[in-house]
Amino acid sequence: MTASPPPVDRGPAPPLRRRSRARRALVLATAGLLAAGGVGALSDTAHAATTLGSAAAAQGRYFGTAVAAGHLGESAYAATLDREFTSVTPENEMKWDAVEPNRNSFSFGQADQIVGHAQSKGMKIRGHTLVWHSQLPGWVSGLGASDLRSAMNNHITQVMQHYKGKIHSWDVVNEAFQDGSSGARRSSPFQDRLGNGFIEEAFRTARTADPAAKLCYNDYNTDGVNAKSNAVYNMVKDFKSRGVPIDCVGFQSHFNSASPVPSDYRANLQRFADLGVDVQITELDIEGSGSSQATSYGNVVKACLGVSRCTGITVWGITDKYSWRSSGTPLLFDGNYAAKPAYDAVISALGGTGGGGGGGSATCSVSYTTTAQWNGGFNGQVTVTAGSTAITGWTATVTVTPPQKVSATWNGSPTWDSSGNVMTMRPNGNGSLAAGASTSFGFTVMTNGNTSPPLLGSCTAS
Ligand code: G2I
Repeated sequence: MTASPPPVDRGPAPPLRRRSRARRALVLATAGLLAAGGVGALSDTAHAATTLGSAAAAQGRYFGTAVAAGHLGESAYAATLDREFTSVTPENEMKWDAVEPNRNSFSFGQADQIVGHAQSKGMKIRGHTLVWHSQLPGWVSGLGASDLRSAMNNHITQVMQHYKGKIHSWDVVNEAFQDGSSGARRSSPFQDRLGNGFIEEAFRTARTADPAAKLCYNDYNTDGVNAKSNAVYNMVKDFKSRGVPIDCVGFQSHFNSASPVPSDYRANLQRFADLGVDVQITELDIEGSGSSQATSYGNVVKACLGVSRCTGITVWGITDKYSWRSSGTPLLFDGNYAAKPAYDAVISALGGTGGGGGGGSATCSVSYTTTAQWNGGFNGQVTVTAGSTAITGWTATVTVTPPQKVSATWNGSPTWDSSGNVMTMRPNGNGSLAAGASTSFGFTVMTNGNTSPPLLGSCTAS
């Protein structure tokens, strides 16, 4: 499939801005704007410590966590959530047994609580999950094929319409493949009664229900190249070739000593991204403690940063004490909400503190802000900031969501991928930056009905 690149002109060119002193303020301001998709100016005066969310935002990513509604009333839980994270996933509250315990009778109370909290803080929300064999109420398993098909489609439609416009990405189908070497689909009421086609049908129904949400397939033990991930890969490839709507693949990334971070983790993420989908790390937790746990966390973050379409990381809980496998202490905060060495390793891998990301070689980071918005379009600005050494060139990618189109750019030289959605921007006379110095480029997006902010890939410096 080919598409002609959007028209490009040199449009209104705001003056180049140099800002070395306000990088952290910029990052924080940008984190909020990205999450809210709003319009605003950058603050030059605010100053705050680096957080998971702000450090990830500097790399064009979100940093999320699973959240349980029942803990939101605990002040340390809510304070840590609000300070550190830019995305949430309801841990159980959007699952089938929670939202449709009886046929066509929906109860959104607990999920709404999480969504309301996240929205009030400008966080993104991942929807988890629409079609899964687990946490499925008994009435679903009892249905015959045609009844099950209509119940599945009704469930997807009702839940997605309830949250329409609020969910960044949905796990449409979760864990549909078997573990081990077979590459087969897992037995479930959906698989057993509807056959392989249930996955495709679920995605098509989901696209109709909320066309702006990114639609993900999500699974575990697919983090490295293996028989199970090969089976998922082949399904995604088939979907892309036949135009079945799929936008992203979630890699749960539940690791422990028996199932460590695979050495081909980054390569596996990349091969999926090369199929034309985003990849997301959706349920990260790593059992262990101290420096070995920290090293593994750092490696996961570096793998994501190494794949421009790895758009965000979600850890599966805030504090060890509420983890689904609490005894393995797999999270970034201990039971008293103290940051563990793993936390520092994540911040460092995200480039959030001195020495973490540089190593003496040329690095840069990017952040995004919407500078103007009107009915039908908006102007975006990407600020490119050199790391701890001077750079002579940079490359940054900006991905818009179809049917959005970029209609103008300034202060950079763009090239486009064949879809016309991914713009790779290089300098136009503004490639040389002193250590810590910034420049920016801008562009106009025609929304064509979709007002989502663009996604940034990581910045590459030379
Ligand atoms: O198992 C870890 C995750 C694997 N991928 C899909 C995720 O959705 C899954 O999350 C876990 C939750 O973290 C647990 O909290 O899913 C479990 C159920 O499969 C959740 O556990 C359930 C308990 O089994 C129930 O007894 C309990 O009532 O949590 C429920 C709510 O606390």
